[in-house]
Amino acid sequence: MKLGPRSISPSFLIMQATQIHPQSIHQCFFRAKSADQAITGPIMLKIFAAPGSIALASVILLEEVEADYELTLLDFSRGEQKEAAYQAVNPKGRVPALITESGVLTETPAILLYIAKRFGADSLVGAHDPFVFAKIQEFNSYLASTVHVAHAHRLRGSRWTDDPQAIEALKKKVPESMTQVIRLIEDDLLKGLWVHGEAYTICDPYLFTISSWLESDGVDTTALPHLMAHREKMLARAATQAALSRIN
Ligand SMILES: N[C@@H](CCC(=O)N[C@@H](CS)C(=O)NCC(=O)O)C(=O)O
Repeated sequence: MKLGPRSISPSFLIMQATQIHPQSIHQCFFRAKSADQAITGPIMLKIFAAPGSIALASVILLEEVEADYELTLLDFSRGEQKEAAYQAVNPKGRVPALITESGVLTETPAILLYIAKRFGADSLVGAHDPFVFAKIQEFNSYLASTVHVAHAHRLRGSRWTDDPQAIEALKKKVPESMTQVIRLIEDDLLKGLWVHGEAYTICDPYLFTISSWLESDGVDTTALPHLMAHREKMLARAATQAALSRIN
């Protein structure tokens, strides 16, 4: 049988992944939010991240819902995301990737949704109201497809062109394009102290992570008072601090 990434078991993936940072494989038990959600038997939840990456959002949420998880940090400066061991976990060569007992999940919006639905309160995803639920997906889709992509033009221009001059041109545009996409959030999308008003949702760790890149992207954050208040509020949370201390 061909052993491709989609045909191997999660435990095999974990074996593969631990070759990146050799360490003992330990079994984790999830803390479920109620008894009827308790999962019987040992299962493993493992997240792959890198310092300064979008994976911080998922790690903050794991801390927020008090899930037990194992964190593996990849060293991008050594190209570990491109090595065969990690490609077996996530052929996209990106972080985050979350190994669950059902399989591997990638893409931040999907991972946030999974963690929240599985371990968190309904309010994290606006489950009480289909419209609020969809608005939360709308916001996170905007972060993933527009804001994160604008940011990637600074360090990852080679995804779009091989021309060194074009790569420089993409980089040069980032302060302007990031300011533009973030201004919409500052002016229109932030509905209160949290993205959706009173309730902390899966949009908040995601926005916080991207907003932590703004200064390096050349955005004038003094002109973004709502976003900076959101950043302060996020920084005051124990879960955010725990995630930051584990990742950075
Ligand atoms: N759409 C993915 C994007 C993930 C992504 O681009 N992650 C970056 C770090 S912020 C990465 O792994 N880059 C490694 C590379 O480009 O080689 C998500 O939202 O999770």
